[in-house]
Amino acid sequence: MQQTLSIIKPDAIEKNVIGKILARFEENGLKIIAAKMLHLTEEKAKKFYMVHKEKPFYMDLVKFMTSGPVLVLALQGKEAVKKCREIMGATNFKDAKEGTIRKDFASSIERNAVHGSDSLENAKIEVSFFFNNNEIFPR
Ligand code: IDP
Ligand code: MG
Repeated sequence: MQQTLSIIKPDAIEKNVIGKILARFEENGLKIIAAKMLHLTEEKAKKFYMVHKEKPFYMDLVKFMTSGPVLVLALQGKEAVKKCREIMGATNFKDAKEGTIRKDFASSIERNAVHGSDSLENAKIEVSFFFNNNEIFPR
């Protein structure tokens, strides 16, 4: 069993598709073991995306991620890190497979509806970035 972090981004919250996205995770065998809605501060968004600080899209990404509330999730399941990424689809929704979240709900390479941790190591770091142990309910 693995745990991974996902974030429903401000564009998807604005589109009112939180429930549809949660259902994709559940229907594909992942359990929601932690969830909270919050509005990222600039400081927290910058820190979360620090790996991208040299990328040309970094400041735009921070602006987008702080433009409205997000729903932060911890997901649990077999191969949860990989499975979550499969359910999400490619970063660029134009490359995303049919039936993936990004194919159905993204509107640009930036406004791509969801975040998912990219490795088990980062999943651990990212889950603890947002959740205390007493806010996570493995089962
Ligand atoms: P990922 O979310 O699929 O792991 P990353 O490369 O880690 O993709 O990029 C983080 C986020 O930055 C993406 O989800 C997307 O919102 C944004 N992003 C990535 N590449 C670009 C780009 O070329 N232009 C604008 N935004 C981008
Ligand atoms: Mg990434």
